[in-house]
Amino acid sequence: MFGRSYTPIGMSDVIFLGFLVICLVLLVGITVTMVYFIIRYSRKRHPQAEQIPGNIPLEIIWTVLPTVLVLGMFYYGWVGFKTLRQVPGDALQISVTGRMWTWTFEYPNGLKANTLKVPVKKAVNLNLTSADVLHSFFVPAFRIKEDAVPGMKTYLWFQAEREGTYDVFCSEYCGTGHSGMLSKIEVVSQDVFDQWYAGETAKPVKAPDGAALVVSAGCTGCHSLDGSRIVGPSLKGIFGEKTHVLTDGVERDIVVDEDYIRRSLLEPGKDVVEGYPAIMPAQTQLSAEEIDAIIDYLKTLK
Ligand SMILES: [Cu+2]
Repeated sequence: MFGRSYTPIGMSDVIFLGFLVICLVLLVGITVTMVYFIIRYSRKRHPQAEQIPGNIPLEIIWTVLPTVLVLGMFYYGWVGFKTLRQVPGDALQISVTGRMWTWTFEYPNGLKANTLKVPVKKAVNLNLTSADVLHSFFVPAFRIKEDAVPGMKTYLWFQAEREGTYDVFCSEYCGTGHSGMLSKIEVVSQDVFDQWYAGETAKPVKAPDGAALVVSAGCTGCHSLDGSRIVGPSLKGIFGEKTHVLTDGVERDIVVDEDYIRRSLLEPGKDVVEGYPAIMPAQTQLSAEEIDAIIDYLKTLK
């Protein structure tokens, strides 16, 4: 299920390991000295304290050394931060929307996808937002992570140096399907990318495909297609069937028809099937045609 994650040692790893070593040396050094002093200068062994008026060389060392050390650490942190925040002007701009529980990528030509295909050795800027709750876009192999926040625009850029497939995670707990909010970045050669991009762009706009939509919109994260119970009720054979729902806390029987499915997608909290938690997010990103396609697909799921 996971792609090959190629993770070479990069600058950020060197800096991280450097900081770790510095912190370890300080932790061990300070702790050992402290314990030694506690024992060596306890009142039992050392009843009479000496008065030391000062020690200029020592005071200079313990002021200058830590100052140089932390300023050095700040410098490397700042350089890394600046690189992360300064997007090259010629970067490929991609819009990324997080929603429970999928990532959607949109290319400059309007092409949408659930995995991100990009050319190798090309700067890519991701413009992040969220359609519902807080998510976080995380590519461990690239050492990059940024929050996707509803009503806010954030960004994140990278340049992949090698072709391959890299995992994308959501690293902000965002509900039941959080751990399944996975995607991939496929890094291909510029030629392969150009061909694919031109090909996808030239494709005639086809009618929305309900079977593909229930997967890409994230439905199958909670609703099985084979009758098994996961988070929500299975979608198998529901069309035309009677079901027991809670409407504003009042039980009632309804028949699953086109209106009910449409309502369940747009206002999932209205009529909640009894025995299931009312946690489904509204699928307001779906167009009317897409909802019709999903309804048509559910009719076939006998
Ligand atoms: Cu998430």
